[in-house]
Amino acid sequence: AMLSFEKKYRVRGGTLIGGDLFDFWVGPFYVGFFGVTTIFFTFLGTALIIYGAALGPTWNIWQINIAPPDIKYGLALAPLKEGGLWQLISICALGAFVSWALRQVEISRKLGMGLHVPVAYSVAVFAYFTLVVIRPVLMGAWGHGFPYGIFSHLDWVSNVGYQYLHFHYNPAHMIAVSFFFATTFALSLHGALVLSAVNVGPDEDVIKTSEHENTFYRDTIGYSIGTLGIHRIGLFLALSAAFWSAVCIVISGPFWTRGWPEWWSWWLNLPIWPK
Ligand code: UQ2
Repeated sequence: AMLSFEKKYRVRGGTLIGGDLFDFWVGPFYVGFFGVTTIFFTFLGTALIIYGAALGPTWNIWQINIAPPDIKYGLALAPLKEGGLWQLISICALGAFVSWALRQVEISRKLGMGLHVPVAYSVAVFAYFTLVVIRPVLMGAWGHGFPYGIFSHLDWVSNVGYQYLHFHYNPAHMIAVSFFFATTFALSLHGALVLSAVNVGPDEDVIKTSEHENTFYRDTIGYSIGTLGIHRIGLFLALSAAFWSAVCIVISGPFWTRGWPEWWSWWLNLPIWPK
């Protein structure tokens, strides 16, 4: 399962912990200390989810739900069957996510690459961390975390949204949504441009270059951001979407407890309006 050129990239070192101990591959996969911890947390977390499902009223995949503790438990550990499972599963999830990020760091170091991939991935982990740790801690109860279940987490999002009357009036939510749209827009421009440049018939050679790509955008909108630039702006847009998502939920409750439409009264309250 190894391509001819892969062998020379299977280099020793770059590990953050454990030296050479786990510095090997299993089939195509790099193991490493954090490969082991990823496997550990993933299996334990999954087993706890299955145990939680076995306790519950249903095996219907859509309806299985593992709920956080009641608000009355505050920031304490809850009994296993009253949210304690949710707490352990959250620890396993974070253990697995952080292990995965550090495994990405080790692989990047081995290859002498930048840390852009682990940094990008960490922003998604940060959004999850904001949802299940930072905001519940700021609000004083693990019960403010979201439940683990397909429909139940959708219900949670809907309920929390309505708690603030109309969540789309949340300015950070507006910024996050705009970044999500801009991300898909930029990636569709990029994907379409690259495919159009390499779209040759069978047995024909690709003769178009990045100069053709630049020229297409200079001809259409008078500006080309460049082949490196499009990837930089794509990364920026995507990370911004995740970042502002985290901001929009962490300010809802800890910073603003009323309806989001009312937040905009700052505008009508400016002292610039005629009497
Ligand atoms: C570009 C370029 C690419 C691209 C794309 C553009 C040759 C292969 C898609 C065009 C992108 C622009 C003008 C920026 C879009 C910005 C936002 C916020 C959507 O110029 O260089 O390289 O793929």
